[in-house]
Amino acid sequence: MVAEMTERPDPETDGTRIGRRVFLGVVAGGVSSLVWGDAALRAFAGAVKPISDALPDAVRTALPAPSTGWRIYAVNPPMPTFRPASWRLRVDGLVDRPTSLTLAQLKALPRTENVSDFHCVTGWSVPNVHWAGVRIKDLLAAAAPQAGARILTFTSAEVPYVDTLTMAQATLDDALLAYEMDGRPLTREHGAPVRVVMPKMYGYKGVKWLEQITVAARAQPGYWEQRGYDTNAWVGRSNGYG
Ligand SMILES: Nc1nc2c(c(=O)[nH]1)N[C@H]1C(S)=C(S)[C@@H](COP(=O)(O)O)O[C@H]1N2
Ligand SMILES: [Mo]
Repeated sequence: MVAEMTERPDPETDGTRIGRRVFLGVVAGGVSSLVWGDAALRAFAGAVKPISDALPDAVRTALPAPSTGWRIYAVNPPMPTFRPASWRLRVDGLVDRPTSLTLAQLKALPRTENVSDFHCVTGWSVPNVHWAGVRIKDLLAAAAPQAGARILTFTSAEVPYVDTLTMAQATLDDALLAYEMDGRPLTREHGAPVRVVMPKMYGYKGVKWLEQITVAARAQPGYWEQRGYDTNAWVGRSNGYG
């Protein structure tokens, strides 16, 4: 048995953007249960129009945008909030030079871009996503992995979300730490300030709200691996699909 990935609303975002009472008022007409589903999103797009046309701008912009195709996942809401002054990306474990980088320091590493289709193992996809960020291998080279280094564990600020890559996977040219999506800084719901992007693997390998990379000899199973999903999540070649 495999636990099911479901989308969850973010109570904190909902509350702070438009005020919880307003939000609850807006969705009271039965819309709220539709917001996070798929067929539901299409129904939502049609059903909500007459309502949203009558809403003030602040409320309208806080409604989900069904056209993007993304579903926002967080296993343990509320989503982490990025605080530039205190945020660091730590690289530790079997490395000669453990590091702790500010976002500015991370951005000072060579920039790389990548356009790829995004696939969640549950069956939804987003075509042509433009990512910009740093190659994991460039960051790793700066930290100088030791001889026994085999596995990288990526830890999210959203406890307990973690996932792993082998050294060979993480050093592929398209394995990124992305700080921009579609030409803009990564938004909070997509994992600000930095998320892992593995274009040839299912989305669950892409840890959002990344804050630590630990190099080790052996793998601890990731969040979804503990729930039955494959460690090697190559699109089309791993379980949970179809
Ligand atoms: N921290 C964290 N990262 C995560 C997840 C999550 O719940 N928490 N979900 C994963 C899954 S299963 C997918 S498909 C993608 C979804 O990305 P999105 O929320 O930006 O659409 O994020 C991945 N990274
Ligand atoms: Mo997913």
